[in-house]
Amino acid sequence: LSLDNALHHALERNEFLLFYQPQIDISKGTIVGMEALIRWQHPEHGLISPLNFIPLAEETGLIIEIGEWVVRTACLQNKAWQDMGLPHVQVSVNLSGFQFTPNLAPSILAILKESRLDPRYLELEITESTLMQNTEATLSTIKLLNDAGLNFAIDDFGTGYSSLSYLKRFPISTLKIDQSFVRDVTTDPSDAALTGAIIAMAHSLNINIIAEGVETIEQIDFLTRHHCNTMQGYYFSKPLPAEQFSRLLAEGI
Ligand code: G
Ligand code: G
Ligand code: MN
Ligand code: NA
Repeated sequence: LSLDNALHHALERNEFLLFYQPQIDISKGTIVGMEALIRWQHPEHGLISPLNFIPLAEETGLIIEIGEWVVRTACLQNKAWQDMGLPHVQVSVNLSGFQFTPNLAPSILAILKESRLDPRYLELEITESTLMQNTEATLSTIKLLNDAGLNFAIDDFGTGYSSLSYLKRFPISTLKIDQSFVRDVTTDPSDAALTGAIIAMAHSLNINIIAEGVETIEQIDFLTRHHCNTMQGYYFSKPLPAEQFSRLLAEGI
């Protein structure tokens, strides 16, 4: 499967699309956010997962253009839904560490201006490894964007090699508890202890917490008892094409 050459043409051929997965506030029963997740609609191979082309995009440098397309599409879509009178919610976009160039902040600020989306409705998801590489430049980029009103979330929290000290150095709004902890949270005492500790730490640092990969009512019970009220996972909805997601946003969960 030679995707390398095809990936070069995928943008101009308009073959990428975004799916959206809701983030739920369980105490209110409402959608409070959505994560944008890229897919590649390949003419012969069908719908391709980002797992199969993001690494290639990173190797070839195409991640810069693809990443800008993702931010632009997510901002324009969110603004369009707001203008239609749908509930105003934050859209979260995944950033690769390779996107942290000196041009990242100016490019995102230009897209926000162009789309006229209020910056507080855009959240950027980064991983612990992104924070650990090249920290001074990364720190100034994050500070600049945070000063402009954007929020930052740490994705897959707890799975990376990193020092917790970045939680005081960087303006982080949200920690996303990785699915690998949530999966066995009701059966594995270590996962239960780690999840409880992450939630407690986030609360005491005044950082929002969101649990990923929530699939069962037992997981919801555990998380609720530990005061984690924001959740994302197949229990509520898998990632959906834009059209379907807008119906969910209109009708509620
Ligand atoms: O549903 P899912 O198969 O979309 O996601 C698989 C992986 O791809 C996840 O780790 C997710 O963070 C990543 N991913 C999804 N969309 C994007 C994107 O737009 N940019 C980057 N860098 N990663 C993404
Ligand atoms: O790395 P990141 O957290 O961005 O990746 C999110 C990934 O998790 C996507 O591939 C998304 O489709 C997937 N996902 C979302 N909800 C669930 C879930 O409840 N169970 C599982 N197994 N995967 C999920
Ligand atoms: Mn993510
Ligand atoms: Na994650």
